[in-house]
Amino acid sequence: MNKTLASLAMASALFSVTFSAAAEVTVTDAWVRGMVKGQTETGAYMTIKSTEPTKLVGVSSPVTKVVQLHEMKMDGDVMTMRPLKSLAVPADKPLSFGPDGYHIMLIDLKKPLAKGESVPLKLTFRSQGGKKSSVEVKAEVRALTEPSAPAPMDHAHMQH
Ligand SMILES: [Cu+2]
Repeated sequence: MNKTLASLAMASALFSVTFSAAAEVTVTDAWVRGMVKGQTETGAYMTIKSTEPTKLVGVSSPVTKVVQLHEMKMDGDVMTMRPLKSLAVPADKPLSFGPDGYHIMLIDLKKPLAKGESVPLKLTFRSQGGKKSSVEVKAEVRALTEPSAPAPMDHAHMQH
């Protein structure tokens, strides 16, 4: 990486926070799955990277009071999701959320989030030493038809 690229990369790492002298958590590629009329919940996805082992212990957003951390799992041949209290983030290994894995569930939305809308999310981490810190990101709402967005799921059949 040359110098120009390196400084560009640093400038784009806007959503990072320094915990201590060494540990740093970076959240990138945050996005929210587009919604259809009548839908009251959707998923948010991102990639979390930390220089030290840490734990995601909470997520909040001004768009709704009910924000949960979820995990998708195959239970036999049925895809189910369950809420997680926390999620361990290993050191220097990007942890990617995805429609078939970890996601943040925005529940009880008063109205569907519109495509292009920017959804603020506040992620709270707790380091191994017990120190809490948070990272704020803005997740863009993508249309359901965009390739990166998965097919809509029928959450009515999933337990929350
Ligand atoms: Cu979920």
